[in-house]
Amino acid sequence: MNELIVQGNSPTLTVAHQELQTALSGLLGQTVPSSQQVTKQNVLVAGTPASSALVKNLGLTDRLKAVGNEGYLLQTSTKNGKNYTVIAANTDIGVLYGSYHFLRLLQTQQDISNLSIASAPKIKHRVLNHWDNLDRTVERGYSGFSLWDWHRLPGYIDQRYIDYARANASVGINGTVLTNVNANALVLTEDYLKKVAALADAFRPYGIKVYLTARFSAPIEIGGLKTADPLDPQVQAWWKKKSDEIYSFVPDFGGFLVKANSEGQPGPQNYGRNHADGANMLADAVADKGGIVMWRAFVYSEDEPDDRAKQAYNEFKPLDGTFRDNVLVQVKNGAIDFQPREPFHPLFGAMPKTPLMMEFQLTQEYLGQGTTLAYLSPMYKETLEADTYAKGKGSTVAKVVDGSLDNHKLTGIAGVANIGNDRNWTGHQFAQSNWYTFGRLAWDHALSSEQVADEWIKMTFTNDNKFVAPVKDMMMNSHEAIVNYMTPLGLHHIMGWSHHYGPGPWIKDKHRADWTSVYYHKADEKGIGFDRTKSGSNAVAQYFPPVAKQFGNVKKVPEKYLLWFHHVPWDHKVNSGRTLWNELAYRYSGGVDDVRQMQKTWDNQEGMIDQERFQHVKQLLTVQEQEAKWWRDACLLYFQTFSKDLFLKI
Ligand code: BDP
Repeated sequence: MNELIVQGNSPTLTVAHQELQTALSGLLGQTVPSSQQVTKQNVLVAGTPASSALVKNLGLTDRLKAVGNEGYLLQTSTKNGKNYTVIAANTDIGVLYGSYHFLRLLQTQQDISNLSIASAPKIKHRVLNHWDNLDRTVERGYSGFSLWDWHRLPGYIDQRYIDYARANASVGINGTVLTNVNANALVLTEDYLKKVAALADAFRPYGIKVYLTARFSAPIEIGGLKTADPLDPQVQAWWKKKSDEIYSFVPDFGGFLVKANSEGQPGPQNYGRNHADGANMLADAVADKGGIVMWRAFVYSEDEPDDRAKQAYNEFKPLDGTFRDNVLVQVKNGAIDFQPREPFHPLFGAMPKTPLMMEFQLTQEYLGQGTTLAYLSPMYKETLEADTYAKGKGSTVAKVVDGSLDNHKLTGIAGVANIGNDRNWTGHQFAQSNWYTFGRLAWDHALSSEQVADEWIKMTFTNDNKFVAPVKDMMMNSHEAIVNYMTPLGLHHIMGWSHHYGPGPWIKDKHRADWTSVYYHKADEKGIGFDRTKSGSNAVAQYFPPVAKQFGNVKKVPEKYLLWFHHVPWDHKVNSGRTLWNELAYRYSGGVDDVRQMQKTWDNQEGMIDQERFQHVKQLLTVQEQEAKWWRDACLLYFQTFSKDLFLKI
């Protein structure tokens, strides 16, 4: 490769050009000169048919049709005796995405001599959700403070905003919600909107749209109205005017993300209206500008439910078909709350007339927070590949989310960000892999966790297989290890109260039962687990019959969900032939052993990478091993008070 040609000079193409230049000289160790016309033998060309005569004349028109607005082609070809490597797309952002893909191939040492790749995203809106407050604290953030320096904005554009945008674009993330779902109306005032606009300007060349969380009571708090009733014409007019104002600052504003009537947040139910009334009012306010509303299904009512797991389904399913066309209902992967492992949320597949958006959590609120090495791709994939049976076998959650099951064009996926102002962005070095994997799976959920880990390790550390292979194994097992030492066999929500760090299975007697651990594990002298079958809360009935049958049958339920759906006697025999109690002990101990194995794997890597990152991970693994022991000992000692079995007959 001895010449780089990027014709066209839009902001996005300029970025693509710069990225290619910087990376090529870094990766190849020599500058590849840029030119506007072909003068050398081996040419790298990037552009669209509109921006580049070269691209236009390479005969790619038909193949380009298939990759849509954001997709691209990477193609090797020869013409007039010259060798071309072509990055072609229909749009400038497609060219940028293609450039990053090409660089990924180079950086992971793939063969690029004979390229014929076509790639397009499976999901339209691939969005990070920052739970960032205006005072720069981050709800459930474990990597420092918020990146958004509201005080210095709009005048000062920190280089980190640009690097953040580059990182996102490199994995295809195309949206960011800047503010916490527990929203503050202040961000909708003019002074803040100027700051928001500055961020949007910085992100725009990278194809990233900005969204804001809308506090439902904003018309009262900053608008001087007496009500926020979504059916009140004054309220509707206020939101329309506010939206128009936002668009005057940010012409390509993405829209709103809303948490309403949940955990104390205001919402339409305060006025006797339902979620659709609230969502539709906001949707109408942004519709003429192409905006969308992402309305969350994570709801907690004022009253204590018989089973917290049933609430979202009960409230939202009846509303199917009543939302405007530009509304997505954003559903967490599971029905409780980002547990180390949850069965898929029963809403997936249950609202065919409404586009459902997936919400994953990248920040490790319930997964050891800042000190735990957890590669979460296997967990995300487990949910995406789960079969809802909504339209018979093969109706996976992924097909609900990518719109293919129910024919939705409007599709989305959200990741609750794990990014802060820590030097390495995510606190734990390995937490970067979850940001990375979120983007990669949002683009193509069919990618395997192994492949994504492979890419990430090679680009983050080294291509040396002596490092890549064992570290990949370590990552691939990391999530299961955590499930084992925290919440094996379907246990859930037994963490420390409110902060969710460390074990707390003994938590009880708080102001609401469904915020305590005993509510979820229900351990007693007879056994342990939440009966969600017919004899209990019957939450299984929210799934389609084949799934309900399987989950509802103690003999058929996948063992990983056993105690999620069943209250099981201590001496119940599980698949291994052990009693439930012994299996619990086996899992808790196995989880600790797995962390020790991770430590060994990592220790063997000394000298393979820089000392700084090696030591960082080593120290954190030491902490993780202590935490794993803490979990094991605390949970076994506590549950033993019910099982009464002091001696393990393993
Ligand atoms: C829970 C968090 C809480 C969030 C809430 C949400 O504990 O801080 O506000 O989810 O998703 O996981 O709204």
